[in-house]
Amino acid sequence: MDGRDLVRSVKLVGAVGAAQAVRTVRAAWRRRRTDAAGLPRPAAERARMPGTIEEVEPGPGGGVIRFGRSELRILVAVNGAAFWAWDGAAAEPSYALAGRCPEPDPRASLEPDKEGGWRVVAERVTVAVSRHGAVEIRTPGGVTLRRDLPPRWWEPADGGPGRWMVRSEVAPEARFFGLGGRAGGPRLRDGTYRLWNTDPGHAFSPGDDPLYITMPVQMVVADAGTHLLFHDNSWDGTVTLREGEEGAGSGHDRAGTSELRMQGGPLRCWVMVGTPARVLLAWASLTGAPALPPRWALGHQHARWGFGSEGEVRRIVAGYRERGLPLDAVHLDIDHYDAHQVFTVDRERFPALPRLAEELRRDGIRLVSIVDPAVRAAPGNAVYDGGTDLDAFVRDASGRLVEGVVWPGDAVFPDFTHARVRKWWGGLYAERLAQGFAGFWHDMNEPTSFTAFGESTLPRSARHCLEGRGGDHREAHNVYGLSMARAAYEGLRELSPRERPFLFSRSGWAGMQRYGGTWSGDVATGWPGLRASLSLVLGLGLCGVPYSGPDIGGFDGSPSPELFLRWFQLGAYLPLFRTHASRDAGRREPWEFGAEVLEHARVALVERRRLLPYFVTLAHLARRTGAPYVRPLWWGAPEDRALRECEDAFLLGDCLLVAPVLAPGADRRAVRLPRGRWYDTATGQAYEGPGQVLVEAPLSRIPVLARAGAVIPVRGDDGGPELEVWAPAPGRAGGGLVVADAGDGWEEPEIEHYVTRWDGSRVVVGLQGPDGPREPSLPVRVRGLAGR
Ligand code: NBV
Repeated sequence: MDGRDLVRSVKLVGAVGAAQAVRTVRAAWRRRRTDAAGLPRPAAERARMPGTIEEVEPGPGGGVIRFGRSELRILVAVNGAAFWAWDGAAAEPSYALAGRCPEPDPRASLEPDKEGGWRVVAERVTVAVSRHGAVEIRTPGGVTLRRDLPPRWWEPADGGPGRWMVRSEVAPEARFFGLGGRAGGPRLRDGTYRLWNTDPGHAFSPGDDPLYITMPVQMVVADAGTHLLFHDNSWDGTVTLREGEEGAGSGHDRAGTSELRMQGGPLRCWVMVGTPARVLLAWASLTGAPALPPRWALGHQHARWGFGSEGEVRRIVAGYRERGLPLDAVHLDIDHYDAHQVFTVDRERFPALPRLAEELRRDGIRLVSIVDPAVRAAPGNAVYDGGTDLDAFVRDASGRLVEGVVWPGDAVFPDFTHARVRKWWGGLYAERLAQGFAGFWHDMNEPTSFTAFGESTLPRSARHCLEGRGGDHREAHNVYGLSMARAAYEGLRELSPRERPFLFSRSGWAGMQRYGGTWSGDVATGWPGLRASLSLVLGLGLCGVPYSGPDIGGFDGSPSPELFLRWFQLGAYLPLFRTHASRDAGRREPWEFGAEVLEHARVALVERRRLLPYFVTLAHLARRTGAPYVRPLWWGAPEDRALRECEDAFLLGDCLLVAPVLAPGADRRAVRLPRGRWYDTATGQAYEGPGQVLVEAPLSRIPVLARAGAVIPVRGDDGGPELEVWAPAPGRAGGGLVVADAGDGWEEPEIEHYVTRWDGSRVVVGLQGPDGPREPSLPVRVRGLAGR
């Protein structure tokens, strides 16, 4: 226990009370003892590298290259993704893959390269392997996007899993993105990023790393192309990134580097090459289509830790209603549980939840429940008893239950890496549905266990089923939240087959989008926290998780009215649009910040509701293509270096560019524009990109620009759907996609493709069909005609 631990203990006593603090001291010692007995002792290590090529064996989609001290398997799959693995590792089993490993591409074959190397040439990528085991990823045009130097392993002399390292080089001008949810991005600057899902234990700012969701997923954007690299390995590790430098014609360019060090597990990876859109399409085909939220989950949601009673929930809802503010969901936090126990209700303060839920639903408002994984370890607690009968809880190496400490006190943790446990846990959501909840918010699933010192999670030696293979927490930790999400998602599909499950989870891993989304977690109230909010949403989108959003206003403290408003205005354009805060924080209702903020927040709420059909379209497109709703400005032009540097604005789908205000005191801001004409949607003023322009950003709104030619589905004044069309640039055409659905359920709506062009001095809009464009059946409103 060091000084920092002492500070943490003192804070804990303040935050959780003395009895709980004593528990955390006990739990910390317990954890230390468990690991001392259960983890392999550090042994002398032997270092190894592959050696040189000895033989090759062609196989479907590639083949196997045998080196003196290792072997490398390469496979290019039909979806264009390339897989390679050392030391006999296979693509399966994998927590990331959505199903089986995709079929090999029969057209890809292994052939000799110059200088004793070999390569697999496929339609979209070439994987070239040198005589010593360096692996190069090249574009179809032959440009190298990434070069992995031969890997190194360090293995315990007495056997057992070893750690390893790979160092890679990328182009000098390349930029790194991804690695899960990172507060300091979206562009990942030089530094070391840990791959270990972590509850920072306090409200975080851009400097806090790692956070709740880490993923060995890198999106690398360079002049010659974009690639997404995924190391399918859930162990603890680090990625050290260093951007390269161009020598300004001196010939002394320095490559960018990425150095991955993993503490164990297989060295196997997938790479996808192409445009950002193509790369994420391949990623979604590999790891699963993003779950489609029900329409109400694309509206405004209001939460708070500490509503404390049904009366307070009604008061908040009435506050929205009386002021005519749209509201689609209210979230209940752990304070509605009975003594903080998951799947229970405090009946004194929430005596008739199903009735409350029913009343709210009649007004179009859904109830969402928090769900924590930790189960109070007390006989008589039905979830504990049920789990005990099933042997559902994580045990240590000697077979004892692993006990940690979370909100309900001493607690045990379901082993979600066991199919039987997932099935049982998924069934428990029946209780939540019976209470009237329509959506679920998974928290504390890194998993977090409070501790006076050491890591606030389970012991590393804790045993997990890992789908029957058996292993310990070093391997299971990062997939704990993912597996919990799977349990809930599959349970809800069975319990409520006609509805789309709505689930968002604080922790997760590659592939979590199959089950739902996520949110920022406890982002610190302050302007840096506002910036971190956007970084998280953008970065997660590039890792294939398109649905997320921050705690608007920040989790702790009290934002100034201006900060709250700017956060609210940003949130209105993010997939999860939710106000939330801690029990000790100031209020987050839009009317708590004075009349002016209320009026501007109302504008944001009304605009979000107007854009709902567009959000529904983006949700469908995300599911079908893997493209996130919220995209970096370089999405359509990754070769534009200036866009690559731009982190303070984003594209919402293909049509809109949103430029939030991220600093105090602004009434205008610089906006970098991609190529083409863009209209300020508030003033109608047209700007020409590429380039940077200064746009008005009064307190009443943030700049939102529409792409010339865009066709945006919106809610008309009568509540029905309507098309908002932005005039194409002179002589140009435009268009847009529209996907309408019933709001819930599984029907597959058609994707409507609208086109727009000039006809003399008129803008005409057509719906593409087999026999050419026809009249759209929806009302059309053309904008951007001023100045003509
Ligand atoms: O359940 C209480 C909070 C919740 O409001 C928040 O959104 C989570 O990120 N939860 C964390 C646990 C307490 C954190 C101090």
